[in-house]
Amino acid sequence: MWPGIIKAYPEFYHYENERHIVTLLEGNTPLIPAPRLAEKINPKISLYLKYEGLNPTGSFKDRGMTMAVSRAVEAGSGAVICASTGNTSASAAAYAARAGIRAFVVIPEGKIALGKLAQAMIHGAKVVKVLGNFDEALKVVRQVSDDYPVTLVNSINPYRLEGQRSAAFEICDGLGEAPDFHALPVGNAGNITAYWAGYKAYRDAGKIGSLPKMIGFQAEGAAPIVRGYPIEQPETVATAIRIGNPASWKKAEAARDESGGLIDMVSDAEILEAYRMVSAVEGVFCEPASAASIAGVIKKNKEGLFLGGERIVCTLTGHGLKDPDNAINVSTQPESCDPAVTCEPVMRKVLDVLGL
Ligand code: AN7
Repeated sequence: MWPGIIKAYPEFYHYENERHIVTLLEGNTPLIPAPRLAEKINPKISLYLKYEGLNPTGSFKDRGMTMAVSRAVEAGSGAVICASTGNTSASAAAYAARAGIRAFVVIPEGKIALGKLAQAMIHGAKVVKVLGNFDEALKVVRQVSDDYPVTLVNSINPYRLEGQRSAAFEICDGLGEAPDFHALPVGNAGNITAYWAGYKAYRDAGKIGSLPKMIGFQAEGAAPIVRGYPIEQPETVATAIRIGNPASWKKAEAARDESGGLIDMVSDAEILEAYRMVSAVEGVFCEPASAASIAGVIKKNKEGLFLGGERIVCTLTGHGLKDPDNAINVSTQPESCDPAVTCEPVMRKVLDVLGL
Protein backbone atom coordinates (compact mmCIF):
# COMPACT_ATOMS: atom_id res chain seq x y z
CA MET A 1 0.00 0.00 0.00
CA TRP A 2 1.22 3.51 -0.80
CA PRO A 3 2.25 4.98 2.58
CA GLY A 4 2.27 8.72 1.76
CA ILE A 5 5.31 10.68 0.62
CA ILE A 6 7.33 10.70 3.86
CA LYS A 7 7.53 6.93 4.10
CA ALA A 8 7.63 6.40 0.34
CA TYR A 9 10.91 8.32 0.04
CA PRO A 10 12.92 7.42 3.18
CA GLU A 11 16.18 8.52 1.50
CA PHE A 12 14.80 12.04 1.32
CA TYR A 13 12.57 12.33 4.40
CA HIS A 14 13.84 11.59 7.88
CA TYR A 15 11.62 11.24 10.88
CA GLU A 16 12.43 10.46 14.49
CA ASN A 17 9.20 8.84 15.47
CA GLU A 18 6.65 7.31 13.14
CA ARG A 19 3.85 8.35 15.48
CA HIS A 20 4.46 11.98 14.62
CA ILE A 21 3.75 11.48 10.93
CA VAL A 22 0.47 13.10 9.92
CA THR A 23 -0.55 11.75 6.55
CA LEU A 24 -3.62 11.28 4.39
CA LEU A 25 -1.52 9.11 2.04
CA GLU A 26 -0.86 12.04 -0.29
CA GLY A 27 1.26 11.70 -3.42
CA ASN A 28 1.46 8.86 -5.94
CA THR A 29 -0.64 10.93 -8.35
CA PRO A 30 -0.85 9.79 -11.96
CA LEU A 31 1.40 11.11 -14.70
CA ILE A 32 -1.12 11.01 -17.52
CA PRO A 33 0.09 10.98 -21.14
CA ALA A 34 -1.84 13.59 -23.13
CA PRO A 35 -1.47 12.58 -26.81
CA ARG A 36 -4.65 14.27 -28.04
CA LEU A 37 -3.70 17.55 -26.42
CA ALA A 38 -0.17 17.24 -27.83
CA GLU A 39 -1.64 16.57 -31.26
CA LYS A 40 -3.48 19.89 -31.06
CA ILE A 41 -0.50 21.85 -29.75
CA ASN A 42 2.40 20.25 -31.62
CA PRO A 43 2.38 16.64 -32.83
CA LYS A 44 6.15 16.47 -32.41
CA ILE A 45 6.14 16.85 -28.60
CA SER A 46 5.27 14.33 -25.88
CA LEU A 47 3.04 15.83 -23.25
CA TYR A 48 2.33 14.47 -19.75
CA LEU A 49 -0.01 15.79 -17.09
CA LYS A 50 1.01 15.41 -13.45
CA TYR A 51 -2.52 15.37 -12.06
CA GLU A 52 -2.12 16.78 -8.58
CA GLY A 53 -5.87 17.22 -8.24
CA LEU A 54 -5.94 13.58 -7.15
CA ASN A 55 -4.26 14.31 -3.83
CA PRO A 56 -6.43 13.83 -0.71
CA THR A 57 -7.64 17.43 -0.56
CA GLY A 58 -7.50 17.94 -4.32
CA SER A 59 -4.24 19.85 -4.70
CA PHE A 60 -0.44 19.58 -4.55
CA LYS A 61 -0.44 21.39 -1.22
CA ASP A 62 -0.93 18.07 0.59
CA ARG A 63 2.66 17.04 -0.19
CA GLY A 64 3.96 19.99 1.77
CA MET A 65 1.29 19.88 4.42
CA THR A 66 2.08 16.32 5.53
CA MET A 67 5.63 17.52 6.27
CA ALA A 68 4.70 20.85 7.85
CA VAL A 69 1.98 19.45 10.10
CA SER A 70 4.07 16.39 11.07
CA ARG A 71 6.91 18.69 12.13
CA ALA A 72 4.48 20.95 13.99
CA VAL A 73 3.13 17.95 15.91
CA GLU A 74 6.65 16.72 16.60
CA ALA A 75 7.50 20.12 18.06
CA GLY A 76 4.43 19.98 20.29
CA SER A 77 2.49 22.71 18.49
CA GLY A 78 -1.25 22.77 19.09
CA ALA A 79 -2.25 24.99 16.18
CA VAL A 80 -1.34 25.96 12.63
CA ILE A 81 -2.11 29.13 10.71
CA CYS A 82 -1.88 30.16 7.06
CA ALA A 83 -2.92 32.79 4.56
CA SER A 84 -4.34 31.31 1.42
CA THR A 85 -5.88 31.75 -1.98
CA GLY A 86 -7.76 28.56 -1.06
CA ASN A 87 -5.83 25.36 -1.53
CA THR A 88 -3.34 25.84 1.29
CA SER A 89 -6.22 26.53 3.66
CA ALA A 90 -8.10 23.42 2.53
CA SER A 91 -5.01 21.29 3.04
CA ALA A 92 -4.00 22.87 6.36
CA ALA A 93 -7.55 22.40 7.67
CA ALA A 94 -7.63 18.73 6.68
CA TYR A 95 -4.18 17.85 8.04
CA ALA A 96 -4.84 19.75 11.28
CA ALA A 97 -8.08 17.78 11.68
CA ARG A 98 -6.13 14.58 11.04
CA ALA A 99 -3.59 15.58 13.70
CA GLY A 100 -6.22 16.71 16.20
CA ILE A 101 -4.87 20.27 16.39
CA ARG A 102 -6.42 23.66 15.58
CA ALA A 103 -6.21 25.45 12.25
CA PHE A 104 -6.62 29.16 11.52
CA VAL A 105 -6.91 30.27 7.92
CA VAL A 106 -6.96 33.79 6.54
CA ILE A 107 -8.40 34.22 3.05
CA PRO A 108 -9.14 37.14 0.73
CA GLU A 109 -12.87 37.83 0.93
CA GLY A 110 -14.82 36.93 -2.22
CA LYS A 111 -11.74 35.74 -4.11
CA ILE A 112 -11.51 32.07 -3.29
CA ALA A 113 -13.18 29.25 -5.18
CA LEU A 114 -16.25 27.77 -3.54
CA GLY A 115 -14.94 24.22 -3.09
CA LYS A 116 -11.86 25.42 -1.23
CA LEU A 117 -13.88 27.50 1.22
CA ALA A 118 -16.19 24.52 1.79
CA GLN A 119 -13.18 22.33 2.60
CA ALA A 120 -11.68 24.71 5.16
CA MET A 121 -15.07 25.07 6.84
CA ILE A 122 -16.07 21.40 6.96
CA HIS A 123 -12.69 20.40 8.42
CA GLY A 124 -13.35 22.77 11.29
CA ALA A 125 -10.75 25.47 10.65
CA LYS A 126 -11.36 28.94 12.06
CA VAL A 127 -11.76 30.96 8.89
CA VAL A 128 -11.13 34.70 8.79
CA LYS A 129 -11.89 36.63 5.59
CA VAL A 130 -9.79 39.75 5.04
CA LEU A 131 -10.89 42.71 2.98
CA GLY A 132 -7.67 42.54 1.04
CA ASN A 133 -5.60 40.22 -1.11
CA PHE A 134 -3.39 37.22 -0.40
CA ASP A 135 -0.27 39.32 0.11
CA GLU A 136 -1.98 41.33 2.85
CA ALA A 137 -3.32 38.14 4.44
CA LEU A 138 0.21 36.70 4.48
CA LYS A 139 1.52 39.76 6.33
CA VAL A 140 -1.17 39.29 8.98
CA VAL A 141 -0.42 35.60 9.60
CA ARG A 142 3.36 36.17 9.68
CA GLN A 143 2.80 38.70 12.45
CA VAL A 144 0.42 36.50 14.42
CA SER A 145 2.70 33.45 14.18
CA ASP A 146 5.65 35.57 15.34
CA ASP A 147 3.76 36.70 18.41
CA TYR A 148 1.71 33.64 19.38
CA PRO A 149 2.21 29.86 19.66
CA VAL A 150 0.75 28.94 16.27
CA THR A 151 2.86 27.33 13.54
CA LEU A 152 2.91 29.08 10.19
CA VAL A 153 2.29 26.55 7.40
CA ASN A 154 2.61 28.79 4.36
CA SER A 155 5.47 27.84 2.06
CA ILE A 156 7.89 30.08 3.97
CA ASN A 157 7.79 27.12 6.35
CA PRO A 158 10.73 25.18 4.86
CA TYR A 159 9.13 21.78 5.47
CA ARG A 160 6.41 22.64 2.96
CA LEU A 161 8.82 22.86 0.05
CA GLU A 162 10.72 19.78 1.23
CA GLY A 163 7.50 17.81 0.95
CA GLN A 164 6.54 19.28 -2.41
CA ARG A 165 9.82 18.03 -3.91
CA SER A 166 8.26 14.55 -3.92
CA ALA A 167 6.26 15.28 -7.07
CA ALA A 168 9.53 15.61 -9.00
CA PHE A 169 10.71 12.26 -7.58
CA GLU A 170 7.51 10.59 -8.76
CA ILE A 171 7.81 12.04 -12.25
CA CYS A 172 11.37 10.75 -12.61
CA ASP A 173 10.30 7.34 -11.28
CA GLY A 174 7.51 7.28 -13.85
CA LEU A 175 9.51 8.43 -16.86
CA GLY A 176 12.75 6.71 -15.86
CA GLU A 177 14.49 10.08 -16.21
CA ALA A 178 13.75 13.78 -15.92
CA PRO A 179 11.58 15.40 -18.63
CA ASP A 180 13.12 17.99 -20.96
CA PHE A 181 10.76 20.73 -19.84
CA HIS A 182 8.63 21.08 -16.75
CA ALA A 183 5.78 23.60 -16.96
CA LEU A 184 3.84 24.87 -14.00
CA PRO A 185 1.76 27.79 -12.75
CA VAL A 186 3.52 30.29 -10.51
CA GLY A 187 1.74 32.08 -7.66
CA ASN A 188 3.65 32.38 -4.43
CA ALA A 189 6.45 30.62 -6.34
CA GLY A 190 6.96 27.82 -3.83
CA ASN A 191 6.14 24.93 -6.13
CA ILE A 192 8.56 25.78 -8.93
CA THR A 193 11.22 26.17 -6.24
CA ALA A 194 10.32 22.80 -4.72
CA TYR A 195 10.28 20.92 -8.03
CA TRP A 196 13.68 22.30 -8.94
CA ALA A 197 15.08 21.26 -5.54
CA GLY A 198 13.51 17.83 -6.05
CA TYR A 199 15.08 17.28 -9.46
CA LYS A 200 18.47 18.39 -8.16
CA ALA A 201 18.22 16.10 -5.12
CA TYR A 202 17.32 13.19 -7.38
CA ARG A 203 20.25 13.92 -9.67
CA ASP A 204 22.62 14.22 -6.69
CA ALA A 205 21.38 10.83 -5.47
CA GLY A 206 22.30 9.36 -8.86
CA LYS A 207 18.71 8.56 -9.82
CA ILE A 208 18.59 10.73 -12.95
CA GLY A 209 21.28 11.93 -15.30
CA SER A 210 19.83 15.20 -16.55
CA LEU A 211 17.68 18.06 -15.28
CA PRO A 212 14.64 19.68 -16.91
CA LYS A 213 14.26 23.28 -17.94
CA MET A 214 11.75 24.83 -15.55
CA ILE A 215 9.13 26.93 -17.33
CA GLY A 216 6.76 28.83 -15.03
CA PHE A 217 3.69 30.85 -15.92
CA GLN A 218 2.00 33.68 -14.06
CA ALA A 219 -1.33 35.25 -14.94
CA GLU A 220 -0.95 38.54 -16.83
CA GLY A 221 -2.74 40.50 -14.10
CA ALA A 222 -0.61 38.92 -11.37
CA ALA A 223 2.83 38.65 -12.93
CA PRO A 224 5.29 40.34 -10.56
CA ILE A 225 8.24 38.10 -11.47
CA VAL A 226 7.76 38.67 -15.20
CA ARG A 227 7.32 42.42 -14.83
CA GLY A 228 10.05 42.76 -12.23
CA TYR A 229 8.05 44.58 -9.54
CA PRO A 230 5.32 43.67 -6.99
CA ILE A 231 1.74 44.06 -8.17
CA GLU A 232 -0.34 46.03 -5.65
CA GLN A 233 -3.73 44.89 -6.93
CA PRO A 234 -3.28 41.51 -8.62
CA GLU A 235 -6.26 40.37 -10.69
CA THR A 236 -6.95 37.13 -12.55
CA VAL A 237 -9.74 34.64 -13.08
CA ALA A 238 -7.28 32.05 -11.73
CA THR A 239 -7.77 33.09 -8.10
CA ALA A 240 -5.28 30.48 -6.83
CA ILE A 241 -2.43 32.49 -8.36
CA ARG A 242 -3.82 35.97 -7.65
CA ILE A 243 -0.61 36.93 -5.83
CA GLY A 244 1.32 40.17 -6.27
CA ASN A 245 4.42 39.67 -4.15
CA PRO A 246 5.50 36.01 -4.06
CA ALA A 247 7.31 34.78 -0.94
CA SER A 248 9.69 32.58 -2.97
CA TRP A 249 10.35 35.19 -5.67
CA LYS A 250 14.18 34.97 -5.57
CA LYS A 251 14.22 31.18 -5.32
CA ALA A 252 11.92 30.89 -8.33
CA GLU A 253 14.25 33.12 -10.33
CA ALA A 254 17.14 30.89 -9.27
CA ALA A 255 15.23 27.79 -10.44
CA ARG A 256 14.55 29.52 -13.75
CA ASP A 257 18.14 30.63 -14.27
CA GLU A 258 19.94 27.50 -13.04
CA SER A 259 17.75 25.27 -15.19
CA GLY A 260 17.99 27.44 -18.30
CA GLY A 261 14.23 27.89 -18.17
CA LEU A 262 11.92 30.89 -18.16
CA ILE A 263 9.04 32.53 -16.33
CA ASP A 264 6.45 34.16 -18.56
CA MET A 265 2.82 35.19 -18.32
CA VAL A 266 -0.42 34.14 -19.96
CA SER A 267 -3.71 36.03 -20.25
CA ASP A 268 -6.95 35.00 -18.56
CA ALA A 269 -8.37 34.19 -22.00
CA GLU A 270 -5.43 31.87 -22.72
CA ILE A 271 -5.80 30.23 -19.30
CA LEU A 272 -9.51 29.60 -19.79
CA GLU A 273 -8.98 28.24 -23.30
CA ALA A 274 -6.37 25.75 -22.03
CA TYR A 275 -8.65 24.89 -19.07
CA ARG A 276 -11.53 24.07 -21.38
CA MET A 277 -9.32 22.26 -23.87
CA VAL A 278 -7.65 19.82 -21.47
CA SER A 279 -11.04 18.94 -19.96
CA ALA A 280 -12.69 18.43 -23.35
CA VAL A 281 -9.84 16.73 -25.17
CA GLU A 282 -8.23 14.59 -22.47
CA GLY A 283 -11.00 14.19 -19.88
CA VAL A 284 -8.80 15.76 -17.23
CA PHE A 285 -10.47 18.42 -15.12
CA CYS A 286 -8.20 20.92 -13.40
CA GLU A 287 -8.78 24.34 -11.91
CA PRO A 288 -8.05 27.49 -13.94
CA ALA A 289 -4.71 28.26 -12.25
CA SER A 290 -3.46 24.79 -13.11
CA ALA A 291 -4.21 25.34 -16.78
CA ALA A 292 -1.71 28.22 -16.84
CA SER A 293 0.93 25.51 -17.32
CA ILE A 294 -0.77 24.28 -20.51
CA ALA A 295 -1.52 27.81 -21.69
CA GLY A 296 2.17 28.53 -21.25
CA VAL A 297 3.21 25.50 -23.29
CA ILE A 298 0.83 26.59 -26.06
CA LYS A 299 2.29 30.10 -26.03
CA LYS A 300 5.89 28.95 -26.01
CA ASN A 301 5.22 26.42 -28.75
CA LYS A 302 3.90 29.22 -30.96
CA GLU A 303 7.10 31.11 -30.25
CA GLY A 304 9.12 28.10 -31.42
CA LEU A 305 10.60 26.94 -28.11
CA PHE A 306 10.09 23.23 -28.88
CA LEU A 307 12.02 21.71 -31.75
CA GLY A 308 10.35 18.29 -31.65
CA GLY A 309 10.99 15.14 -29.64
CA GLU A 310 10.85 16.86 -26.25
CA ARG A 311 9.15 15.35 -23.25
CA ILE A 312 7.16 18.03 -21.46
CA VAL A 313 5.41 17.62 -18.11
CA CYS A 314 2.67 20.05 -17.09
CA THR A 315 1.73 20.03 -13.43
CA LEU A 316 -2.02 20.34 -12.99
CA THR A 317 -1.88 21.68 -9.46
CA GLY A 318 -5.53 21.44 -8.37
CA HIS A 319 -8.76 19.60 -9.15
CA GLY A 320 -11.39 21.25 -11.33
CA LEU A 321 -14.14 20.49 -8.81
CA LYS A 322 -12.62 23.10 -6.52
CA ASP A 323 -14.04 25.82 -8.74
CA PRO A 324 -17.39 24.81 -10.23
CA ASP A 325 -18.35 28.41 -11.03
CA ASN A 326 -15.63 28.86 -13.64
CA ALA A 327 -16.40 25.49 -15.23
CA ILE A 328 -20.02 26.45 -15.71
CA ASN A 329 -19.14 29.93 -16.94
CA VAL A 330 -16.89 28.72 -19.77
CA SER A 331 -19.26 25.96 -20.92
CA THR A 332 -22.30 25.88 -23.19
CA GLN A 333 -25.34 26.23 -20.95
CA PRO A 334 -27.82 23.33 -20.90
CA GLU A 335 -31.25 23.72 -22.48
CA SER A 336 -34.41 22.86 -20.52
CA CYS A 337 -37.26 20.73 -21.76
CA ASP A 338 -40.38 19.19 -20.24
CA PRO A 339 -40.46 15.48 -21.16
CA ALA A 340 -44.18 15.32 -20.29
CA VAL A 341 -44.84 17.66 -23.20
CA THR A 342 -42.32 16.63 -25.85
CA CYS A 343 -38.90 14.99 -26.26
CA GLU A 344 -38.31 17.02 -29.37
CA PRO A 345 -35.70 19.44 -27.99
CA VAL A 346 -33.48 16.52 -26.87
CA MET A 347 -33.90 14.77 -30.21
CA ARG A 348 -33.12 17.95 -32.08
CA LYS A 349 -29.94 18.39 -30.03
CA VAL A 350 -28.71 14.84 -30.80
CA LEU A 351 -29.42 15.21 -34.52
CA ASP A 352 -27.79 18.60 -34.55
CA VAL A 353 -24.58 17.65 -32.73
CA LEU A 354 -24.09 14.34 -34.56
CA GLY A 355 -24.87 16.02 -37.88
CA LEU A 356 -27.66 13.56 -38.80
C1 AN7 B 1 -4.06 25.32 -7.88
O1 AN7 B 1 -3.36 28.11 -1.56
O2 AN7 B 1 -0.85 30.09 -2.79
O3 AN7 B 1 3.61 29.14 -6.91
O4 AN7 B 1 -2.59 29.96 -0.76
O5 AN7 B 1 -3.55 26.67 -5.45
O6 AN7 B 1 3.66 27.36 -5.16
O7 AN7 B 1 2.23 29.38 -4.86
C2 AN7 B 1 -1.99 28.41 -3.95
C3 AN7 B 1 -1.20 28.35 -5.05
C4 AN7 B 1 -0.84 26.95 -8.44
C5 AN7 B 1 0.69 28.37 -7.19
N1 AN7 B 1 -1.95 26.23 -8.61
O8 AN7 B 1 1.68 27.65 -6.53
C6 AN7 B 1 -2.62 29.08 -1.63
C7 AN7 B 1 -1.74 29.24 -2.80
C8 AN7 B 1 -2.86 26.14 -7.62
C9 AN7 B 1 -2.63 26.78 -6.40
C10 AN7 B 1 -0.57 27.62 -7.27
C11 AN7 B 1 -1.48 27.56 -6.23
P1 AN7 B 1 2.86 28.42 -5.83
